[in-house]
Amino acid sequence: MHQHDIRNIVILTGAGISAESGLATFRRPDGLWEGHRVEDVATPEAFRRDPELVQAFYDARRARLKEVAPNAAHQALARLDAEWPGELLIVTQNVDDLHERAGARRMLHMHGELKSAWCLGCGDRMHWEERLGDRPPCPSCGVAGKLRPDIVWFGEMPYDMDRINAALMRADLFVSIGTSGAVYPAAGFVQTARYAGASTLEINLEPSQGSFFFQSSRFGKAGELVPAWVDEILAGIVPS
Ligand code: BV8
Repeated sequence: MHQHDIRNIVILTGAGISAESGLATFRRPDGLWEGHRVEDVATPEAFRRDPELVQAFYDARRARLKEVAPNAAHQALARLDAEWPGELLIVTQNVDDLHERAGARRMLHMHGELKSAWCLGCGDRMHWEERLGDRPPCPSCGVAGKLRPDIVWFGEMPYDMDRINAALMRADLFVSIGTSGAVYPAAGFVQTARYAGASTLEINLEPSQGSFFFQSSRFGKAGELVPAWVDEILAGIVPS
């Protein structure tokens, strides 16, 4: 595809883009997150069974955000967002705030955010930076102990799927960065993009589970490969 054909870009990011900022990824060698399988603490059942454990798991991750900063990959995507004249949508699976702290605007969190709380009393969602483990009152309805992390758990419907699918169907280029391709529906986006005729590029430390579906792959650290790719695409060079 020639560069002038690329107008609309969709970028999917995963935990790998935040690894160099010091945030742990999910599929680590031991497969455990602080001793837990993610599938065991990131589910509505786990929250019903042991709310204190689940709240502590997210309180620790929310507090960690104060200690980390965006890396060169986040900054490069923010630069692309500021300078790309066509359509752009950064769909992140991450619940950290590093994309927005780097300055990205045209983005969404399909799996929710650590810095958002959801009141099961009144249904309101609100910006939240502190702990939820000590069952604080909801700022909207005043009821205590009804706030949960505004995070999409396994078995729950990801956010903004209509907007994501509309962007994928219009995409000329789909780029997946730092994700293992282990979790659906995000792992299926590359197939939707290809169906819509987009070029597809994977940037990851190692081949993802969906590597087969990508026309191009670049293996290495996001902090190095993403700035290089952004320079290319802004200079009119097509991925290969
Ligand atoms: C839904 C928030 C239905 C939580 C997350 C059987 C078959 C197929 C599917 C299913 C199945 N059984 C169940 C399902 C569905 C399930 C699913 O896919 N399960 C998997 C385990 C099989 N999916 C769901 O439940 C989803 N919901 O399907 O709803 C529905 C339909 C209608 C109505 C109602 C409901 C919801 C899934 C969302 C779960 N929440 N996150 C939290 O963060 O605590 S998922 C979580 O893991 C992440 O958000 C991310 O999406 C996912 C995978 O993580 P990655 O981001 O890819 O990170 P990972 O560690 O895996 O990989 C990192 C990669 O980076 C690695 O490849 C590594 O090599 C690379 N890397 C590392 N360092 C670097 C690097 N790359 C570059 N540079 C580096 N420096």
